[in-house]
Amino acid sequence: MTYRLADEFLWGGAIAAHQAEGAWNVDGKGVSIADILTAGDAKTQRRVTDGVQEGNNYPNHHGIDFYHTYAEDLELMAELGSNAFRTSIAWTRIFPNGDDEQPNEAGLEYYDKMFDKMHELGIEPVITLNHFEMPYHLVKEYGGWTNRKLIDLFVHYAEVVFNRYRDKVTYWMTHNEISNQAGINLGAHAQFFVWTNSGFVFNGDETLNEKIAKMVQAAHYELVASAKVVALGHKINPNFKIGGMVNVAPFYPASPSPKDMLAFQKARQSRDWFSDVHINGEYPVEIERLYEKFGFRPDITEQDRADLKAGTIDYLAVSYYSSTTVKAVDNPDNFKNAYASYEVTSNPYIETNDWGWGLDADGLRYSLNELSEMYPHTPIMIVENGLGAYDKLEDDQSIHDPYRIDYLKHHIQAMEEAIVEDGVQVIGYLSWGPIDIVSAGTGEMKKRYGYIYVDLDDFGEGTGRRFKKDSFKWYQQVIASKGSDL
Ligand code: P53
Repeated sequence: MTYRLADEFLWGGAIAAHQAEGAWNVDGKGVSIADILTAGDAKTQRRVTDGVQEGNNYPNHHGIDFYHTYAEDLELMAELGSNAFRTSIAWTRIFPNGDDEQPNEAGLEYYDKMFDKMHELGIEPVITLNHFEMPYHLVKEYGGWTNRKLIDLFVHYAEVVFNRYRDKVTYWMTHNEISNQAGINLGAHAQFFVWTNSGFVFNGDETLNEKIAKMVQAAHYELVASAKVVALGHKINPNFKIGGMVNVAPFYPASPSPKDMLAFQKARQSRDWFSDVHINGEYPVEIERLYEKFGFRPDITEQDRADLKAGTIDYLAVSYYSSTTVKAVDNPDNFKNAYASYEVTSNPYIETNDWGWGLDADGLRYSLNELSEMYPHTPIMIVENGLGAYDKLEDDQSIHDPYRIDYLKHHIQAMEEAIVEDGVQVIGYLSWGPIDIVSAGTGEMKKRYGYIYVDLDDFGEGTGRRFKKDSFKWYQQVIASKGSDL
């Protein structure tokens, strides 16, 4: 069955400043938390270093040099037929330290030019305020988002960019994938997620409950900051559409055993409260109970609750890559603590890519339906989806990536089924990394998502030239046919 989507549907791609721009210390930019993440790979975690230290490879320092190449790269996006493009503003280009009194004019001018270029090409900017790239100074001096003062600093940053780009940007979102840190019980990844979301490092001797408490309090400040920014944005320009952004990886129970069902439900509860707060302006009942029971979130005021209510989002932005299958832990202790109730396990029905990410297109339809059941009045924008894969640049400069076409085809089909068959309100599809960029999770260049190949290796060596992959032509045809020719 083929489907043709509405004319106003947003089609395009999405990147983040820190993974693409490079120019990490150019034109007044400050050091961000992404600038001190070393390179890793499928098996090696990226490390956080205390400032930029000699002898390390910091892949975000070079990115793909989008800082200088954005005009030509955006022209390629226009050639794809895109009518929308998502990127982030690097907070450190505007406030190099995060607590500066005055913004950095050179940084503001840079995004003026970038947004002008998008409009010249008929591309709608979709802009993230905080995509894993807060100023490192805020970590050193304030302890990152564990400090309530971050709320005002973030609101001030948002106020400056909202006023500046009032007539250039309509679609905004606050924090990228704010819900990632809910994976606090998931071993090695937990540190990466709290670093990128909240900007703090564990001491190494905390108990799980101590870690949860720290994460949950920081996340509360992020949610209050987000809500205040939404309310402020609507004052600055009532036409602004301001979203929150979460990663969606549907939980599946490993079996129909009642214990696995309870574990699956607890897993959902441990994560879904981020979007609940964004959309409903309040914490769900079972999460209030959990945090109260353990004292996980000591600092929540009546004013915070009023702010959360007054700043609910206009649309929910989501990333989708794969699903997560869970089972009950051996001794779930009456499922007292949602975070400690489940374990992730493999799913025999799902294949994985070279980085172990499950390939599950049906999971996208499932997720969209689930979101629509939970939040029937909130439109959804898919702002990330794609396949990270090794690509080969052939001697004749072609790149054959049928695996990527296959992944995207099935996911777009699943989205269209959710829209047309199930009535889910989806307003756009922006695939991740339409041009190859540095991977967030591993820092690799060779984990590629693009329709456009960038000739750079993991050390930033190479010509930097751009080449169209086979998937370029394919996505062009998808957009031109409004999703009917997959
Ligand atoms: P990379 C983990 C799980 C789901 C999404 O990821 C994630 C992560 C963090 O790695 O991040 C999002 O580059 C994120 C992007 C990121 C993209 O997914 O590790 O918003 O910045 O690049 C893909 O393959």
